[in-house]
Amino acid sequence: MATVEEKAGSGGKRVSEEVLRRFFREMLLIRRFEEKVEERFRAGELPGFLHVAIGQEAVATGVCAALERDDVIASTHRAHGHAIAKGTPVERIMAELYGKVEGCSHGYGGSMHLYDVEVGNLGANAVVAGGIPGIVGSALAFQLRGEKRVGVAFFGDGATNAGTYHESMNLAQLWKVPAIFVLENNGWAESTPAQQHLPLPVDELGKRAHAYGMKLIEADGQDVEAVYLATLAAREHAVSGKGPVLVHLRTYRLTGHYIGDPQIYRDKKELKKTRETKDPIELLRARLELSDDDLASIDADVTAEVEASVEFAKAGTDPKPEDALKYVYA
Ligand SMILES: Cc1ncc(C[n+]2csc(CCOP(=O)(O)OP(=O)(O)O)c2C)c(N)n1
Ligand SMILES: [Mg+2]
Repeated sequence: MATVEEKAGSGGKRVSEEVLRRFFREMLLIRRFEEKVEERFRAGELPGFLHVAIGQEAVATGVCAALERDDVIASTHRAHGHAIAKGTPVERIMAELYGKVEGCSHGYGGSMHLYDVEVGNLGANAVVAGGIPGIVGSALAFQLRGEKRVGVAFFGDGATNAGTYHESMNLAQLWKVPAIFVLENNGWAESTPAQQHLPLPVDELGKRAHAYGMKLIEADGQDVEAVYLATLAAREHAVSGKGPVLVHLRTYRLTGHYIGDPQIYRDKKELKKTRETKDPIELLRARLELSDDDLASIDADVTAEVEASVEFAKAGTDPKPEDALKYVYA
């Protein structure tokens, strides 16, 4: 977990420059990883259907940095960044996307079923809002065992219209379980803009916490420091027995819903402007005043890590057809 310092004179908190640089490296690693995934998918090397979260890296990094290793997360269909930030090595994620035994789900899952229980990742999920109830269950287990751990569910604005979301929020608050609901609000559900699927303004989606009497913490999802501090506060609240928290993070999806999405439903000028003003990596780069040399050196480092992950994945082992039913419990 990163360290926080008191900001002189303000009583507020801020993160040290050293920690912010660590966050920057991880966010750039996630970005380069997903760009590589797009490239290899378009080259026909990766099976399945893939979603990247380019533009949303500050959410994954900021949230997971505020967690302890034995806290658990449940991810979504946009899962690569969450998996990297929770601690799975990129080579094991890339191997999974290539369907190899060395992958974090032994090649059985792919992009929407990335699991790594050892680092507390209870899995990505192709079912929108599908990971949320399991997190309430995990948090209930921690509460019953008296463990200082939290369960964290990532989900999007579209997921807040699903029945399981509302049932989970209700029970979590009723039982005051140590759960954190991370609303990664990018304002889109596939090609449907928020104003066509939400009965309230997109920026006010956090109000849904009030319906359950749940604590709400909001932060700018493009500001990794704000995300980190919001999650730290949420974790503190949840583990001290005060109940769950909805962490509402407004963020921006800077690419298509899925790889190959032509985005004909999106205004091109607005998308260009969003890319120019809301890129969390560019925003942090400016804040850290990174020189071109500094940036090039971090970039070379993470790019080499991503390239090595592709080599690792390509050299991996294909699963045996006779093992297809291994790990099937039902
Ligand atoms: C239960 C269910 N309904 C519909 C879908 C199809 N679907 C996949 S992603 C998506 C949009 C989800 O939007 P949001 O929760 O905001 O996540 P985002 O894609 O913006 O990250 C939908 C409707 C699905 N996978 N599961
Ligand atoms: Mg969305």
